[in-house]
Amino acid sequence: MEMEGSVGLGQDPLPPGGSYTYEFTLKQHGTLFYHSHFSMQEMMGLIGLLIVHPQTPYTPQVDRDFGLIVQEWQILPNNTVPNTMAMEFNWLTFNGKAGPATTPMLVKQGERVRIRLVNLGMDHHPLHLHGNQFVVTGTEGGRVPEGQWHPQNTVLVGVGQARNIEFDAKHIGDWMMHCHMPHHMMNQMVSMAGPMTPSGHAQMMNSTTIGLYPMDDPAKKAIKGYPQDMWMPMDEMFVKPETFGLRKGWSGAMMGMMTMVRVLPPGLYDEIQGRRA
Ligand SMILES: [Cu+2]
Repeated sequence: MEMEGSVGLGQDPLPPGGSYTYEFTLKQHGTLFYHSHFSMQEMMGLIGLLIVHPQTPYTPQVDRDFGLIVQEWQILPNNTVPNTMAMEFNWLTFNGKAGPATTPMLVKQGERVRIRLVNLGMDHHPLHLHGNQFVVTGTEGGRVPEGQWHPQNTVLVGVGQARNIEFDAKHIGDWMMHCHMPHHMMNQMVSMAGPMTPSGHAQMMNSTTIGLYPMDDPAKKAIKGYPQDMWMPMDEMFVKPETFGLRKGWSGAMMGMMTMVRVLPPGLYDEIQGRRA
């Protein structure tokens, strides 16, 4: 009980700068996670994965094993600290990064892949993978029996839940993985932006970023939906081995809670791994 971490119930709180060593015997295995038990600290992002592998590996064994924590934040213009009391979130992240800054997951065609998805935020997220069907093989409570696996390409990961998905990477491609909630596929949304405010700060801010919608072109100001659906390719800002060989302008398609699984032919896979070394 004193290792369970509920302050007041099982143990005393830790003072600033204090420490406590947790020690316990593992009786279970699966996709577990640890986190602060104070809401504000949780909303500031104090959470991590605790992966416990079984003594006998699960079958079928996987070649790749990835972990993603989904989180949301409200970071309004000119702020660097998230507002932890807010209920409307404008930054949605995988492992603390929003697309196109998320790092693509690299897979060789034919490999079996596991992705562990964990959600400890304020919203439920229907996480969707393009290009390959998967089965849900585990939850926060452990392994799901094989007889209950069924094909899916979207899985709802509720608050406080973990979902392990697995698939055979049959189809070559750069396959987006994203939350399917439309607003979670955007970023930087603030209520003063959009067609309701045909001129002003928000438009200026976006138009100067890349010059897609210049202030001096009245016709372009009238684009419906602007600037919610933005197209802002900035490939050169995200050059890293994992983005090598992506189609030109790829970063324009990536924002919000978006990342990708790159199922690569062996030659390109080896080339990219060589660049990572
Ligand atoms: Cu979502």
